[in-house]
Amino acid sequence: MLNKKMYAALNKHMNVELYSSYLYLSMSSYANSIGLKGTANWFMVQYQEEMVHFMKFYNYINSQGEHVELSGISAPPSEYKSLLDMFEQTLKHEQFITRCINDLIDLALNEKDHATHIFMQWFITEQIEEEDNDRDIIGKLKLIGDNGQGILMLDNELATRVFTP
Ligand code: OFO
Repeated sequence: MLNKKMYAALNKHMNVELYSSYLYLSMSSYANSIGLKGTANWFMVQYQEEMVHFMKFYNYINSQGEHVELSGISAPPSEYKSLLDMFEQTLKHEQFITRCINDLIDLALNEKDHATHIFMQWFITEQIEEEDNDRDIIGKLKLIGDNGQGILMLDNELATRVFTP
């Protein structure tokens, strides 16, 4: 059973995860439009992962005998300055998500909600991985700079990412 505060916080964050999926879907399409199909694939996989995150919250709320309240999703940006800009925005967004996850865990502890505390553990390791992936790509992009061949090589690498549910 979720108390009112915990329910509201989980429901709010579930909607934020949906925004994350929307953001990466937009980035995937943008990458495709500038001919970077590997990058488009990377963001499409990211979109699919965010839908998994969203569904984890959705299912958890249902499993606690509540029902979700879906909110409107804000429009993500549809234009980006560069590949580096997209990945920097991605890292910034993931750092925001990490702070949200930490706040949810703090609330679960304060409310003595052990079930939610356990449920949230998976997201801690997931966020470490998400931020690490983004930092890795940003590092490579900084080394590559404007080198077209380097960008194409990285794009080929990003094409190999597969969705593993
Ligand atoms: Fe769901 O972790 Fe990214 O946003």
